[in-house]
Amino acid sequence: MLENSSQLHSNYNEQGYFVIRNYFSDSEISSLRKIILKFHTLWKQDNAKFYQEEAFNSSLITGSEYLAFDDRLDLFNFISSKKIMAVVESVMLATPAFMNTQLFFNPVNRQQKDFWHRDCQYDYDVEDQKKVIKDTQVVHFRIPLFDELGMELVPGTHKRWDNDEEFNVRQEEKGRVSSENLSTGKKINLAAGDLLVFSADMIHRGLYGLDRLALDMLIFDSAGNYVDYVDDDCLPDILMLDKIDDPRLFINTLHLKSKS
Ligand SMILES: O=C(O)CCC(=O)C(=O)O
Repeated sequence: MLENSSQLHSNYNEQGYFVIRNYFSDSEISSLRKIILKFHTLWKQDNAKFYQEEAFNSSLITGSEYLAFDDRLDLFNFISSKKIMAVVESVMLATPAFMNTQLFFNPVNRQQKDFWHRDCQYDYDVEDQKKVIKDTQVVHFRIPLFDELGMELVPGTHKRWDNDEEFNVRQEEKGRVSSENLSTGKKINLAAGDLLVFSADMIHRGLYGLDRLALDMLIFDSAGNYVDYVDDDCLPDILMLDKIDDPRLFINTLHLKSKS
């Protein structure tokens, strides 16, 4: 358990996010960066047109397409390390399960603007979004690999619905666009070594700039109906599971998959 675990839990409950500054050592970040850069280089080659024209993230980093066994194993061990599990358990008291990883970078096209959204808006209509933010939880654990401008979040919106300004901007209604500033937004600058935990369903946007390259792990509460979002290839196989010090996060997902 983290010393201030209950404080983190109440910060998350009230605000929808918290940051732990300097949580990872230089050597932890430099080992992680090496693996992630390997993935990123191969991914960019393979997705050259998408990368040049519109991409601002990739996903499925733990999958077998770009990383070999040892790097994947190191990544799985990092994701489920004691340090990360202590934070995961401070946020999610029920059974946390691994969903996916994403890597966020600057779009090549400088005209592309950072944009406000709730992750659930891409899967649910407005009425269902109102329900989703009340019942379920997907949490992002953002690990910046270089210093970056960070994220802008609207505190408290993991539990409350949008005000008019927020709704019109995020949904691009009434002539507003999703890259406009929101008066309720709070900027959280991040440095390599920090850990930002935030609710996927709160109103948020990534801030483009500097050398941003941030690894996000997505964790969901097993009580939520999210197992269909998990790609089998991003989970460890039996051989790997055996070599992961604490495989609970992955076993919880595999267990849900076997029931679905
Ligand atoms: O960093 C970004 O570009 C967006 C981040 C985001 O939307 C997310 O992590 O869900």
